[in-house]
Amino acid sequence: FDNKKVTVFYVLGGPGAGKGTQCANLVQDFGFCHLSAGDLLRAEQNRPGSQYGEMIRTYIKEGQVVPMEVTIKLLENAMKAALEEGRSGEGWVDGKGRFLIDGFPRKMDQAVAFDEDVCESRAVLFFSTNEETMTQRLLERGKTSGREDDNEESIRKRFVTYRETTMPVIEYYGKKDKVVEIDASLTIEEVHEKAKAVVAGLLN
Ligand code: UP5
Ligand code: MG
Repeated sequence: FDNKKVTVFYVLGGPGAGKGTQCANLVQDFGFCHLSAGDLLRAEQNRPGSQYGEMIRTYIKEGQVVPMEVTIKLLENAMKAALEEGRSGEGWVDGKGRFLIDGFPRKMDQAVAFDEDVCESRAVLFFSTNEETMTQRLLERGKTSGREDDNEESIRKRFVTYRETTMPVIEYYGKKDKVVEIDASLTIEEVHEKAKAVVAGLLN
């Protein structure tokens, strides 16, 4: 697709920071198409006949980053589909496709490849809070989520990957002045108000 016709925001932050929750709010406010890399991987994992199902399951449980070829392909396909379907609806505003890419890129190789081969982001929304808060949220969600990585052992591994592998990506975009940090410790509605103001400013 023509990457001049899209506006992309990357949405990053630790496991359980509230990326998915706030993306859903921003969809309501601004008509974005929300693509969560983790959700796309989980859907691929469960797709009958997928050659990657078992591999994805193992990576997610271990909190490791799935090889980028798989994730980038899933994202690219989802963007293409949204642009084809969404001309009059979600994700298509003023002649441009608006995307929130949630939980991606979380490793430097993905960041460089996506920026070069698919498109560059307008900015990175960085939802930040401490690990204690994130752990509590994930354990609470784990009671009902059915997610195979919402348990203490997987959560610990997800934090290690986040610190060692994803933080450098956020720093990389920070040096390019693309990162807007939003305090995700507050209530969902308070975080939403901040995020909404940030995005409104960036879309102008
Ligand atoms: N909640 C949210 N905000 C709250 C607030 N302000 N106050 C109180 N509670 C709040 O929220 C988590 C929980 O907290 C919910 O119950 C919510 O109600 C509550 P959510 O919005 O779901 O947080 P989010 O940041 O989206 O957490 P998630 O668990 O989705 O983050 P991860 O980054 O860990 O998960 P993701 O799905 O992105 O990735 C999972 C795995 O997929 C990765 O570990 C990795 O193995 C793999 N992956 C890749 O390999 N490559 C990729 O590119 C992406 C993923
Ligand atoms: Mg999420």
